[in-house]
Amino acid sequence: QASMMLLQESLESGAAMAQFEQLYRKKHGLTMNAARLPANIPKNRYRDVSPYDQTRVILKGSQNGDYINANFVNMEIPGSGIINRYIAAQGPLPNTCADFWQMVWEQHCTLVVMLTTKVERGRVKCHQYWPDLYETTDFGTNQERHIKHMQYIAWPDHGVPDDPADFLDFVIRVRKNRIGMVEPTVVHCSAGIGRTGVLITMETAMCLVEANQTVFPLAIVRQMRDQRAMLIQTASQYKFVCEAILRVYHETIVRPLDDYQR
Ligand code: PTR
Ligand code: PTR
Repeated sequence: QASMMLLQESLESGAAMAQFEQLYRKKHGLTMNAARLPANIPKNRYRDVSPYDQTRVILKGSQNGDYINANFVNMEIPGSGIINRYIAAQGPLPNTCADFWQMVWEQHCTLVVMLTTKVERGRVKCHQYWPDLYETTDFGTNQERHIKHMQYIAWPDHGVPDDPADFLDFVIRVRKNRIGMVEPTVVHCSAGIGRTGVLITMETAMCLVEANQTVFPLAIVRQMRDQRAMLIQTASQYKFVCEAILRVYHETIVRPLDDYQR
């Protein structure tokens, strides 16, 4: 309760955004060497967005090397025994689609959450890595797995979702799809930092609220950035997610209590 009032105040005064701006974008001491190897440079969508070596997803069975621009991001929910596991990734490029599926296969992922459209304002943001409907592909093995794909389409990069209620609804659906899942959920946008960071923060905060734990949004961002650099890209994205957290807190804790007392 006290932490939520503090959050409300620091949003109103602008202090929350100032604190966010001051937070490190990359953790000191972690390296990004694999991303810079000549063979791997064409596998990065943006030259300024690289995965840490320490937490990067390493491909085991790819003929194309072990590198993909993706990190494991594990978010622990104290007091609940829950660890939400994610793979935060860039949107596949034409030359990394096979690697992307190799990663999904090797990590036993069954849910892929996409937070970008293929093209935004005339610029390509993500290659279509899934087959067209009715297209059948023969991989030469008899193994088959079912993977759920969810896409949020009303949220351009560097921006915030058009509608906070729709966004919360989407995050709740992601959570429902993840119930009981131990394998990591793949979350990607275009660079795999801005929108991906907002989604992971939101789901983490929802779990904390439900577990009756204190929510410190900046601590969530720090925990994420220790695993993939630059998660949550702009102060307005941070503000958006903080406001959404307040809303969730109000709806799950404050309002039911009011109703009960009435
Ligand atoms: N947003 C583009 C990208 O990250 O790819 C723009 C960009 C291009 C940014 C090149 C930095 C770049 O690096 P350099 O200035 O060293 O060519
Ligand atoms: N250099 C690129 C740019 O600033 O445009 C990198 C970049 C691109 C960063 C998209 C974040 C982006 O948003 P998201 O991570 O939400 O796809």
